[in-house]
Amino acid sequence: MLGRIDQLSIFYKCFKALCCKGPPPPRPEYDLVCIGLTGSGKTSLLSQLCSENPENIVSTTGFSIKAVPFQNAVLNVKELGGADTIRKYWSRYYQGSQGVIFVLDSASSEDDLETARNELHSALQHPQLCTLPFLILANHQDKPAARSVQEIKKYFELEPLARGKRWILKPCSLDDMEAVKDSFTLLINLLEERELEPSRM
Ligand SMILES: Nc1nc2c(ncn2[C@@H]2O[C@H](COP(=O)(O)OP(=O)(O)O)[C@@H](O)[C@H]2O)c(=O)[nH]1
Ligand SMILES: [Mg+2]
Repeated sequence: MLGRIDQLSIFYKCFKALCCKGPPPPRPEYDLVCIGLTGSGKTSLLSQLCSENPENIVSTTGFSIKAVPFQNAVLNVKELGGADTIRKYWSRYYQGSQGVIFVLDSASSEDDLETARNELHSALQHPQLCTLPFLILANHQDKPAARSVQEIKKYFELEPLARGKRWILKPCSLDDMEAVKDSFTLLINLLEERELEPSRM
């Protein structure tokens, strides 16, 4: 026969196990900067990831910040406006970033593609970004004029330029958000690796 104290103790343990699991551990948060020319699709992709109404998207003047939730992490993404007049100020907003998202329009004109290449090269070489993981999204792949990811890799000279750095180049479009989410998962893996091994880079 169990004594009264034992009974209470068992009851308390069962109650605690069933009801008092406590809140789940907080998801890690990472601060990222998102750059790319105007019209490349930065706001659209980030809004879709936040399940926002696509009809509310307006052109980004200056910058905007979104907390983008994923299963294992929350990404605080600072999108910098991509207009000619704003790009020269991008570097003022790099401080504190832990990773970079670069979005490009794979179907853009030759001139715009060259501008995007120059901007990506500057970012890859910038002292505040050069050691960070990069996710490069070759967006607008649904358009017939889109260059393939292999063409973009070659044109952007990523192999020689980004050698030794951690970067992911993925094709994507607004109509395949599952692929976009998979690309972000790869970026989160790189961010986690970096956190575990701070001396690796
Ligand atoms: N067809 C197509 N249109 C896109 C894609 N991504 C963005 N857009 C469109 O491109 C325009 C500019 O997008 P926005 O997100 O404002 O670009 P941002 O200036 O980089 O923020 C909008 O009309 C979007 O609907 C895509 O993958 N495919
Ligand atoms: Mg925008």
